[in-house]
Amino acid sequence: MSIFFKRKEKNPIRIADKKVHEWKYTTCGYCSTGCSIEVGLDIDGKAVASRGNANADVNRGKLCIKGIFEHELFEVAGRGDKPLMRNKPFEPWVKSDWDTTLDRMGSEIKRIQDTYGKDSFAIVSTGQLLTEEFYSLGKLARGCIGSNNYDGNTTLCMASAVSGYKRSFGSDGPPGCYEDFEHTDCLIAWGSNLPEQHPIIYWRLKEAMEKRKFPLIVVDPRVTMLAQFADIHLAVTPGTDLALMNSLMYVILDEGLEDRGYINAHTKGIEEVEACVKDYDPVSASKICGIDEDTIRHVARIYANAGAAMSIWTMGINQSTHGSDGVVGINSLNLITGNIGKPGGTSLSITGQCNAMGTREWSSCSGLPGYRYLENPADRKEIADFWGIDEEFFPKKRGLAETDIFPAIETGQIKGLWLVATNPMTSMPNTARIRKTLEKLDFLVIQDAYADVETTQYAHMFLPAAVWAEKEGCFTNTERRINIVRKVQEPIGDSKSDFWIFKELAKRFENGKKIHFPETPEGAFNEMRQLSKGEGRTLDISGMTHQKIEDSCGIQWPYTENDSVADEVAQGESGKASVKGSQRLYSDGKFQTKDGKANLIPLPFVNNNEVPCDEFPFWMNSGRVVEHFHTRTRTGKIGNLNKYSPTPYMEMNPDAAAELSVKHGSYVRIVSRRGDAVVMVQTTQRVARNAVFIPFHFYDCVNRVSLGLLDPHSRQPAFKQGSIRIEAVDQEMAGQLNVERRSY
Ligand SMILES: Nc1nc2c(c(=O)[nH]1)N[C@H]1C(S)=C(S)[C@@H](COP(=O)(O)OP(=O)(O)OC[C@H]3O[C@@H](n4cnc5c(=O)[nH]c(N)nc54)[C@H](O)[C@@H]3O)O[C@H]1N2
Ligand SMILES: Nc1nc2c(c(=O)[nH]1)N[C@H]1C(S)=C(S)[C@@H](COP(=O)(O)OP(=O)(O)OC[C@H]3O[C@@H](n4cnc5c(=O)[nH]c(N)nc54)[C@H](O)[C@@H]3O)O[C@H]1N2
Ligand code: SF4
Ligand SMILES: [Mo]
Repeated sequence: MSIFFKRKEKNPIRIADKKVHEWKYTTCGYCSTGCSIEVGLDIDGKAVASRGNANADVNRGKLCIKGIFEHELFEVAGRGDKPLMRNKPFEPWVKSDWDTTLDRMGSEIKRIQDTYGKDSFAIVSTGQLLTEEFYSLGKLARGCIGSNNYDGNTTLCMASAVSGYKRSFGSDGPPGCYEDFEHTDCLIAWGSNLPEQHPIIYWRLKEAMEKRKFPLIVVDPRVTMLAQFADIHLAVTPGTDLALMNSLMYVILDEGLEDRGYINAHTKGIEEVEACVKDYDPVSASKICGIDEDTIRHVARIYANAGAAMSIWTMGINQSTHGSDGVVGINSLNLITGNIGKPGGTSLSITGQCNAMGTREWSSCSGLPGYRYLENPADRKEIADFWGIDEEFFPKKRGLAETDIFPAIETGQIKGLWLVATNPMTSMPNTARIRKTLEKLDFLVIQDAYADVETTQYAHMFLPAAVWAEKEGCFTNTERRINIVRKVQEPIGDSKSDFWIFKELAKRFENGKKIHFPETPEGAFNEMRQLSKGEGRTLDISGMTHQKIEDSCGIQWPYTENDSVADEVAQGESGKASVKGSQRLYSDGKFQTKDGKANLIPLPFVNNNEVPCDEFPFWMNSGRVVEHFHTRTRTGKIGNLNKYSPTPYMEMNPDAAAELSVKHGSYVRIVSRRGDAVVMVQTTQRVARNAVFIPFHFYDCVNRVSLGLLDPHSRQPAFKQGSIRIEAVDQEMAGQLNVERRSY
C-alpha cells in the first residue's frame, strides 16, 4: 500500500488560462544573459504570455521575473506611435509622417555639418538594438553622415572591459562561458551581483556549485545577495580593488604559486609586474583596500592552488576611475596562474545590456565593423571597398567617447545630437549638467520605443521605434553566443524598426546612394558573415545563418564555414539540428597581439577616488534591483515588476541612521558637490556604517548627485564611488515631491 495519502484539493493553485494559440521563439531583450524565450500569442495574434525555452543551453526553460512579463512591454502607456516634430523644446509637438520627418532630419544634419564642420553632429547609440541594426547604423554614421563623434551608452557600461581585454589580450572578446562554472575549482566575483542582475547566470552557477562544491569568493563593499551566498566575502574599500589584485599577485609570486610554464610560453612583461607588486605586500595593501592581510594570503593561495580558477566581474570594477586597470589586473591574475582558455579557468566579464556585445562587434562605434580599427589603413580600405565608397571618407582615428561628447556640446563644438535608445537625463552622471548641456543644442533627435522618456523633453524631433520582438535580428550574450530575436508581432501604430529608420535616412545622403542597405536584417547578417571571414579573425560568424541560430538556440562565435561543414557531416550521422560553436577563446595560448603573447602590465594604484570627508561623510554607491531595468521605461510600467520597487530609496546602515535620528521609511535629502536628491531610507546592515547604496533606476535621483569622474583609458564614469552627506527634509513636502517625480 502506498505510504502517501491522496491529498484533498483544498486550495489548488490555478494558473490563469492565457488562451495561448501559438508560441513563437525569440530572445530576451533585457540583460546580457541571453535567455531564449517563447512568447505566447492568442488567436488574434496578441502577445499574452512568456515562457523559457527548454532546449536552450543558456536558460534551460527558466526565466527571471523580467523575462516572465516581457510580453507586456508592447502595449503600455507612453509608446511612441507617430514621428513628432517641433521648432523648440517645450513647445507642443506636431505629429508628422516619416518622409517629411526624415527629410527634415537629413537637411538639419547637413545644415549643421556645412556650418560647423562634419564632426559637429554627434550620434550616441546603445547596447539594446539588434546586431543587424548596429551594423546598418555603422554604415550610416561612418559611411554616409561621416561624423567621427559617434559612440554608444556602452561607455557607461562595458568600455572598461573592452579596453582591459584589448590591453591584455590584444583584442576584445570574453574568453570564457557559463559552462566554465561546471569545471572550475574556485570562483571570484568582483563587483557583480548575479542573483539580481543576471538571475539565470546565477542559477547556472548555483546548479554547478550544488553538483560539485567549490569556493565562491565575492569582492563587494556591500553585502549583496551574491555575497550572502559566498564562502568568503571581501568587503573591499570602494574603488580599491586594484590594490587587492596587486596584493594577491604579490602573494602568488612571493610564494612561488604561479604557473611559470604558462607565463614563459604565453605572456610577456612578468618582470615589470613583479617589480610593481613588490609595493603591495599584504600588510601595506590591507591599509588601502581594507581587507586584512591573512585573508589576502588565504584567498591568493586558494586561487593559485585551484586546479582551475576563474574570475567574473561587472560594474563594481568597470565603473571606476581604475576600471580598465581593474580589468587588466583580473586578466593578469588569471594569466600568471595559467587560467585563460581552459575549462573552468578564465576571465569572464559579465556583460550588461542584451546586446552590448553586438555593438562592440558590429556597430563601428569605436572603429569599423568586425573589430576593425579606423587607425589601420588596411581596415579602412577593406570596408570602404566592401561598402563601395572612397576610403578617404573615413576619419583616421576614433572620435569622442559618449562621456566626452556631452562636454563638447557645452563648449559649442557639437551643435546637433541624435540619441538612439538611450536616456541620458536619467542614466548619465551629474544630470543637472546634462540638462544644461542638452539645452544648448540646435537640434536634438530622440529615437526611442517610448515617447515619454525624460530626455525627450529637450528634443526637437522624436522618432518612434519598434521594440524588441516587434523586430527581427540577433543579440550576442556574455559568453559570445549569438541568439535570434524573432518578430512575434507587428510594430504598434506608425512606429518602425530601427533597421528601417537607418535604411531610409541613408537615402538622404550622397553616399547612401552608393552603399547598399539590404531590405531585410538577414541581408545585413549575410554581409556581416562575409566581413567576418579571414585568417586569424576570432570574430568569425561565417558558418551561421539565422535559421541555424534558432535551431541551436544560439551559437557561440567563432563559428566558421568549415565548422559548419563539419557539423553538417556529423549531423547527417546523428540527425541533430543544433550546433554549439566555440566555447572558449585562447585555448591554444595564442593571443591577438603581434607576437601572439598576452601582455602582463604593471598597475600602480593611484587613489583618486572622491573619498568621504567631514563635509560629505558617506560613500555613495549605486546600482540595480532585480525587478527594474535601467531608467524604467519598460519595467516601470509593468505592474508585476514596478509594484515591488515603486519608490526611489536608499539603503542606510541602522547605526548611522540612529546617530542622525533618521527613521526607516522616512525621507532624507542627500547632498554631494554636484547636487541633491530626495530619497526614502531603508535601514539595512547590507551597507557599512559610512556607506549608502541607491538604485539608479529613478529619474531625478542618484545621478543628480553622482560624480562620474572618468577612467583615463575607457572614459567610463565612476558611478560607484563618490561622497555625500545626509540631511533632514520636511516629510510632507518630500512625499509630495516623490509622487510628482514618479512619471509612471
Ligand atoms: N535587474 C536588472 N538587471 C540588469 C540590469 C538592470 O538594470 N536591472 N542592467 C544590466 C546592465 S546594463 C548591467 S551593466 C549589469 C550590471 O550588473 P552588476 O554590475 O552586477 O550590478 P550593479 O548593481 O550595477 O553593481 C554591482 C555591484 O558593484 C558593487 N560595487 C560598488 N563599488 C564597488 C567597488 O569599488 N568594488 C567592487 N568590487 N564592487 C563594487 C556594488 O555594491 C554592486 O553590488 O546588469 C544588467 N542586468
Ligand atoms: N548612477 C548610476 N548610473 C548608471 C549606472 C549605475 O550603475 N549607476 N549604470 C550605467 C549603465 S551600466 C548603463 S548600461 C546605463 C543605461 O542607461 P540608458 O541606456 O540611458 O538607459 P535605458 O533605460 O536602458 O535606455 C535605453 C532606452 O532605449 C529604449 N529602447 C529600448 N528598446 C529599444 C529599441 O529597440 N529601439 C529604440 N530606438 N529604443 C529602444 C528604452 O525605452 C530606453 O529609453 O546607465 C548607466 N548609469
Ligand atoms: S536573466 Fe536576463 S536574459 Fe534571462 S530572462 Fe532575466 S532579464 Fe532576460
Ligand atoms: Mo550596463
